Amino acid sequence: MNFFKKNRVISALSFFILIGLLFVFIGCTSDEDTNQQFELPELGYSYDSLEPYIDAETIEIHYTKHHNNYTNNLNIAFAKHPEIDETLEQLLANPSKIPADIRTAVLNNGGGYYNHALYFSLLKINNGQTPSGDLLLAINQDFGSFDDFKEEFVNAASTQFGSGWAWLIITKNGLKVVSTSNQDTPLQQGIPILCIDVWEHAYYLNYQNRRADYISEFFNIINWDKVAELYEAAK
Ligand code: MN3
Repeated sequence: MNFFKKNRVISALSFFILIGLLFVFIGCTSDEDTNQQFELPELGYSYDSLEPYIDAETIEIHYTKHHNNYTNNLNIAFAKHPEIDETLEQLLANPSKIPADIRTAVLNNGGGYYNHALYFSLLKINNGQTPSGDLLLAINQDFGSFDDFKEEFVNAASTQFGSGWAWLIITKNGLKVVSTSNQDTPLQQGIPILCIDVWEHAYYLNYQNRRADYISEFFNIINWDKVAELYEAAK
């Protein structure tokens, strides 16, 4: 091998070693990049589009301040544990899998993020629409009738002491109405397909202390097509 050929082989070898090192480097940094980032989901409608049932200012503050804060705080918690590869839903359904030092933060802010994402995605003026199709059949079977379901849901929402949520969830034994406190999700009990936020920030500007009125008007802004979609996807 003459001098120039040898040099060329060395250059080629160095080149491949460099490429190899580059891949190792990318591999290491991309591990850090698996850090999950949550984004405030698009609202999909204007702040005033639920009036007169929920006023524009309430929706704007609820979405851009409350939901946004939960999102930011969830990202701060997750940034401490880039090794997490479970989804948020999996962690909320199984809190023992959440690293202990961020467990409370994830339950509060991850719950807040998850609950509000569902809540805002289900709101649309429905002009008196009620469930139909398979969802209605399931409601009739598990509650007796739509009115019986409604009574149970309204009751769960009204009797939730302090801040929290009422839910319609799918369990192994069919549809069920439950309530949770603060930002707890019902994911340990089943898959939620409908929820109402009964924290005062969800209704106070419009309804002040009249939670019962907010709950009853809420039935004008449930997007039952969306609930039916979630039901079909999860049943
Ligand atoms: Mn809220």
